[in-house]
Amino acid sequence: MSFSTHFTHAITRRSAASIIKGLRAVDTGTPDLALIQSHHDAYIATLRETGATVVELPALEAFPDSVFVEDTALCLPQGAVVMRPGAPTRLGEAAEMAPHLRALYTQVVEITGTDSFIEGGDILVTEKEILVGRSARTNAAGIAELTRLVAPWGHTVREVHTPPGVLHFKTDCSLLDADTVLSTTRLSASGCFKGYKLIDIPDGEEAAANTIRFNEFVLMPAGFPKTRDRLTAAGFTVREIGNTECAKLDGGMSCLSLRFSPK
Ligand code: CIR
Repeated sequence: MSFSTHFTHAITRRSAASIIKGLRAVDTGTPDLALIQSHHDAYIATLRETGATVVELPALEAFPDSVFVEDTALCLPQGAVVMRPGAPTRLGEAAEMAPHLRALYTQVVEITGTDSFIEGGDILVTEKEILVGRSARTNAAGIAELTRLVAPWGHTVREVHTPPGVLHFKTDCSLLDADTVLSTTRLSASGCFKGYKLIDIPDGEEAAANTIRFNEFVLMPAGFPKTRDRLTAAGFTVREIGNTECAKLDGGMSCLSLRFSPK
């Protein structure tokens, strides 16, 4: 079974009411708290439908963006790496996640360099390598430290680039199966997915690029019919999840969980 698409566990965190103060590139309106919760419930129910164990952590009011747990850690089969988020208001979220990872994994290591910054949203794990996008949140020192930490577990890291103006590398791409990537053309034009099978995001649906393959399903944001039809035609079982509120905060499907199968 592919460790990059099939998982026994996920960790999520309930949205804090303070999410209305969460980070965003452009203000497109205040997120509706009740709607965020109902979208989040549908997301968790879909993960559970695959038989996975889904941990739901309580809200952290001190951290408005803490529902986006993906940015706090990288979870691999051999162990977990606690990140150092590059957004100053999010740095403390990593320490809040660490004990929950220690409860499930025997090996948990941490990015510790004071100059190192790296967020999980910039990391795409495939069967053969770990791609990490340099971005406004992830720097060379963070990538170098991650490379050293995962080498003993047999993983290699390849540094790539997040397109300018795009929050995270995975804002624009997702892994669909062991060697198939869904990507915007503005990202794949860099050539970073050479050797992978590519499914292009149709023009105008760039906001649908952040999906997750989680066991038998591909979870994607609702409202992008061309992408949905393209994925279905390629043989994937798609589940559409409402994402209008998280999208106001530049968040999507991958941001809302850590997905893993601890040894
Ligand atoms: C932030 O700017 O950090 C949040 N508002 C959104 C984080 C989205 N996370 C992700 O793509 N992994």
